[in-house]
Amino acid sequence: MKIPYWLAFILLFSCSETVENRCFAGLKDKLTYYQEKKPFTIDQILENKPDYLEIISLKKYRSFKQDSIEAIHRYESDEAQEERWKAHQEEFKMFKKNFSDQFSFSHKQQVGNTLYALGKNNLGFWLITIMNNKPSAYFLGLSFSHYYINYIQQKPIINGGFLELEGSLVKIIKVAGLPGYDDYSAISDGKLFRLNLNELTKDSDHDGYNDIFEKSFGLNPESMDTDGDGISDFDDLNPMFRSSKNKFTGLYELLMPQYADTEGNLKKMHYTFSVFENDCDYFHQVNTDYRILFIPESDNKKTYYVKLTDVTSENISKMKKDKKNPDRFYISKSGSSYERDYSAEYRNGKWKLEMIGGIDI
Ligand SMILES: [Ca+2]
Ligand SMILES: [Ca+2]
Ligand SMILES: [Ca+2]
Repeated sequence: MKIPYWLAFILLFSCSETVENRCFAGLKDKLTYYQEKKPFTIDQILENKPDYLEIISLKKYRSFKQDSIEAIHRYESDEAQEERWKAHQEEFKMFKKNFSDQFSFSHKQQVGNTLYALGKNNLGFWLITIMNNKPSAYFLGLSFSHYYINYIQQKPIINGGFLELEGSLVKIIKVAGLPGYDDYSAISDGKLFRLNLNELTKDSDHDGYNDIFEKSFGLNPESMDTDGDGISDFDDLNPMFRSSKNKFTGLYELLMPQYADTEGNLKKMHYTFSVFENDCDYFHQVNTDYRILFIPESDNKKTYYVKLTDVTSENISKMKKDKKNPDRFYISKSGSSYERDYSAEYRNGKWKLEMIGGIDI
C-alpha cells in the first residue's frame, strides 16, 4: 500500500518525540490518574499465558481460600509464631546466606548436589538454586496479578526436568479506601503450573539473568551489555540506559529514594530492583547506588509482563517549567500512599528543593 506524502509526513512527525516532551510536561498536559484495569477472565489468562508454561487442572487440591487462610496463622500465639519463624530461618539458612533478604523463600527441596526453593520479591516469583555452593535465581515470568502459588505443597516442586507448582488463577481486587493494598480472589482453583527447567534456566547471553527475566523487563537477552556501557547487565546498577552527569540527572538523583547501605551490600543484590515508570531521558541517565529498571509510560511500549504486573512502588514525575524563572522547575514524587510536590531551583550548580504541597492518603 502506498501512503500519500502528507500522511507520511504526519506519521513521521507524530512519532518523533523529543527529549523536551519526554521530560517536560506542557502546560496543556492534564494530570493522569491511575486507571484501574479490568481483570482478565480465565479464558484471557489461558490465551495469554507464556509458551513455556503448562497449566494442568488437578482433581485433588488445596483451594486458594484454604491455602491463604492457613498461611496467615492468624490465631497463633506469639510463642508459636516465634517457633515457626525460627524453624523457617533454620530451614532456609543456606538461602539467606547466599541471597540475604532479596526474597521470601518457600518450598525447599534437595536433588543431588542442588538445593531448590521458590523465591518471591517485588518483581515476582523466582526459582532459586544453590548448585555446588553456586547461587542462581531464575525469573518465572508469572504475574502475581494472575497466578497464585500455594504456600503449602506436599509434592516436591522439582519433578524430572520440570518445576511444578500448585496454585490457582486469581484476580486482584483493589480495596476501596486502602490505596496500594491488593486483595486477591481465585477465579479458578486447583491448578498445576508446570515449567520446563531447560527453558526456565536458559541464559542465552550468559550474563547471569535468564532470558525470561530479560524479556519481562525489556533488557536484551541476546547481549551481555544491553546499554553498551561496558558493564554487564548483571553488574550494571542501571542496566537499561547509560548513566551520565548533567543538571537534570542531578535533580532526579536527589529525588530518588535513599537506602542505607553501610556495608556496600546493595551492589551485590543482583535481584533487587527499584522500578520507575518514566520516559524522561535525564531520569534514565541517573547514577545510582542500587539497581533500577525503567518501564515505558505508554502501554503499547510496555513488555507484556509489566503491562500486567504492577512492580513500581514509588515514582517521580516529569518536570514542569516555571513561566518566568528559567532556573525553576516543578516536580512531584509519589508512592502508594503519598505525593510530594516540589519547586526546584538551580543555583550555582546546585539544586534547591522546596516542598510546596502534597497529600497523604
Ligand atoms: Ca541473560
Ligand atoms: Ca542481557
Ligand atoms: Ca551495561
